[in-house]
Amino acid sequence: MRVAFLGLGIMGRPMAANLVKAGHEVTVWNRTPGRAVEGAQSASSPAEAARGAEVVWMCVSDTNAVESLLFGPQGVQDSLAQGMTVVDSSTISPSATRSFAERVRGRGAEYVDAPVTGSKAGAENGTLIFIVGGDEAAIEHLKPLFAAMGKQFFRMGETSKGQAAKLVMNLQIALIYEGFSEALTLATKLGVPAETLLPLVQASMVRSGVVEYKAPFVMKRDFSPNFPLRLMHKDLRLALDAAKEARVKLPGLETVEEIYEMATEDGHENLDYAATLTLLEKWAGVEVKGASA
Ligand code: NA7
Repeated sequence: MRVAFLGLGIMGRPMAANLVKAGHEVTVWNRTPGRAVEGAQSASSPAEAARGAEVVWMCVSDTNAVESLLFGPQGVQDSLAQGMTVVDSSTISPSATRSFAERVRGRGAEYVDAPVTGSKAGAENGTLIFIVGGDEAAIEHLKPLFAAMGKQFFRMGETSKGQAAKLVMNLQIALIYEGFSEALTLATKLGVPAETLLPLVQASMVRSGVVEYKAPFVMKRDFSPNFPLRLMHKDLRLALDAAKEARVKLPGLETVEEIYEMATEDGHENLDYAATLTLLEKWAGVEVKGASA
């Protein structure tokens, strides 16, 4: 398929590379020039990348970034055509998604929200899980592209339900990781080292995919960004906004969002969200150590 891929960050670049690998005809664009994908054409604007494409796939930071790709100067809207599908793999506001979709459909194109879970490793290995909202026929048409970049897709309902489900997934990831970090901090303070505690966690019902993925990084104290703290923070704020709109009170989420706020004040926003642990360590006056740290 002819695909325009917009946004070559931690997630977008390997996703575009996997589309090329699967034999699709890919044109890429990134706001900051100089980022290329081997085997793909490079375009000088979103409109140029999208011209003549069957599918326009976006993966950028936040709601404002998606709005500017679509409707800003030389945006995708200048090239929208009947039969084209616009797909958004960024994690953004569900209500903004509904309004973007309406404007895109007004020009005859389809709109599918398809945020992902699976982090940097999933993007690189082509094992992402897509969390999808939109028209069933439009989603069916995208199957070969989902297969090139991921291992599964789940349709959550109509447009914006993918974004809604993604927010509640990240809410869970952040709260599970917070529980894990608080446990490691208290265990260290009470004299149970992390490497002694971990096999117990993994053997019991406390084990989780989040802990399995994050524990090796924590043990090495490698807080380089797989999923940057600033982006998880954005998702927690989006979840809080959605909860407010829906008149739902979520005290755990409120507290964890404050921790992300403080971690940002401490200058950790570009580290992985796993670095929220360092705040707990600072407050407790301990450092969680692995054998190899
Ligand atoms: P990164 O690695 O921070 O990459 C963000 C990308 O978004 C990068 O290509 C940025 O371009 C682009 N960006 C940011 N703001 C804009 C605006 N205003 N206009 C156009 N492009 C923009 O994020 P990830 O790849 O980890 O994550 C992407 C999404 O997936 C995000 O929603 C996550 O929550 C999930 P730059 O190179 O800075 O010019």
